[in-house]
Amino acid sequence: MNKTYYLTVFLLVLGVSCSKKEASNQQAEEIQPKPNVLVIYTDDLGYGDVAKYGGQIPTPHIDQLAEDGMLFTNAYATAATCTPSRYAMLTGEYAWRAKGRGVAPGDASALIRPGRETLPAVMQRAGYRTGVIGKWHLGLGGDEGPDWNGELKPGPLEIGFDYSFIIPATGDRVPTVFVEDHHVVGLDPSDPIEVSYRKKVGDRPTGKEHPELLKMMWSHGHNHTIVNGVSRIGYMAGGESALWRDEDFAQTFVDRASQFITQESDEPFFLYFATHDIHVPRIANEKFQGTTGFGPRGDVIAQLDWTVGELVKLLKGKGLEENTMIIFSSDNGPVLDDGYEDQARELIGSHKPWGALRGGKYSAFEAGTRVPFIVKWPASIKGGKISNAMVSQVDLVGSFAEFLGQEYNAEQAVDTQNAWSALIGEDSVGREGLVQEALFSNLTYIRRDGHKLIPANNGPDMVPWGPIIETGFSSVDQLFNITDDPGETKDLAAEFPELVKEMKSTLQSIKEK
Ligand code: NG6
Ligand code: CA
Repeated sequence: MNKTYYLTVFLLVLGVSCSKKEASNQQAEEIQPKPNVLVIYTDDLGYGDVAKYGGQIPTPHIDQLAEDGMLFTNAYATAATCTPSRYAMLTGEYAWRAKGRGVAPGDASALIRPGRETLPAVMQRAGYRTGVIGKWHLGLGGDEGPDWNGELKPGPLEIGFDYSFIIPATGDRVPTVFVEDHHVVGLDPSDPIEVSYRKKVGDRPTGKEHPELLKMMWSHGHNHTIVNGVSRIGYMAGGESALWRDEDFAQTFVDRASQFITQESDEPFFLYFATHDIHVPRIANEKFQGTTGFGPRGDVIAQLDWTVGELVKLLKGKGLEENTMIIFSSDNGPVLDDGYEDQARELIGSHKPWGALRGGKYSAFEAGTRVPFIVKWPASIKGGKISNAMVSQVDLVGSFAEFLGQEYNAEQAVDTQNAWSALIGEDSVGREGLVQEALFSNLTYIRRDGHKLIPANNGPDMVPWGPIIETGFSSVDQLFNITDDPGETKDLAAEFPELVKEMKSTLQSIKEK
């Protein structure tokens, strides 16, 4: 595949040198080598958490991406939680089309099975070497679940990644070990891992029984097995030599990315780099602890910013910056107390993680899914631009397939669209509309003209277990104009019943697709 590509490039170069001048510009464009693609996918980073988006915690390296690239104001994750957003971005299909794709427990089996169309598979077919580094949270193993002591498959390698180095679920869930390709890293076979999400296993203390052993107290949930002074969701025994230290996440992922990016290869790379930051437990490396005045949540934002800086430095050092497309975004909106007493709420000051939006993680209101989104690609995008185009992460599959001239399985990736021209700033409008998933799989529909429908449902007003976030749910239909009223303060449903009806029927037809 790659040989053919270079042969084509060679013939085109030959063609350019022999042809008339007018033709040469067009052909010069065609022979530009394929860009490397680096998707930096952050966790729970809110629309207002980046300084360029109005945040008060300094994020100079993320801001620089926007200075050198394009900042989107209307970009969306597909869901207000992690697993469904990741599922949709990687498959081009909204997660709610089937049951069982909500927030995955740490012992879930693989949600994306071999044979499924995926973003990395498209990139692989286009001649890229592909890797995933960081948080996975999409399950591992077949129907019987993950075999932590054996071969962990199917997983990323079976759906289009050539390399994988992952946190299997999240930092707050057991097992607290890294998985590289098919195996737990550093596991001693004489000390096998046992995991249960139902009952206590092994004799490690739990956060519920022994809060005095904790370096960060839990606030809701998260009171099972203690590892590295932090109690997690779920119980775990064994695997002592493989346990991670939360403080080392960022450096470990940057090191792995460095190895992956600098690997000798003729192929361009596609790296899905999914940070653990800024999800709970927020345990920054010692060098960031106490550096921001905003407590652990601020410190992991500083650490995230450092990570971005390191990745850019790496690309620069290898001469790859010019032709690498970096897409920076988040899987869902912000939350302060997500289960640990880390003073996120107490120290927030005037910083607004949700910006001017309402709601947060889990919510049907805008802050649930409208996220920071920055695209930098010096070879093709002029720096410092702002785009108001409506874009969705579900469109990466269709966009890259189109750009790279690849067919994709549109029967599987039913929701993806080609948004390439919006991504590179040539289309300032974007999607016609998008469906968003909030808590308990409640859906909203947002139209390009700014109208947003939250259909009536029976859900609670507030996220029930403690984060103090409005769900956006109501027993009556709600209609907002998020262009004029981004804070969703004025429900227009009673004023525009026809519009509500029309949007409900559009949502219904998308559901039935
Ligand atoms: C919730 C967890 C929360 C977080 C979330 C998933 C409790 C009480 N809360 O169930 O801490 O882990 O799941 O977050 O357990 S996500 O960003 O990965 O979707
Ligand atoms: Ca998340």
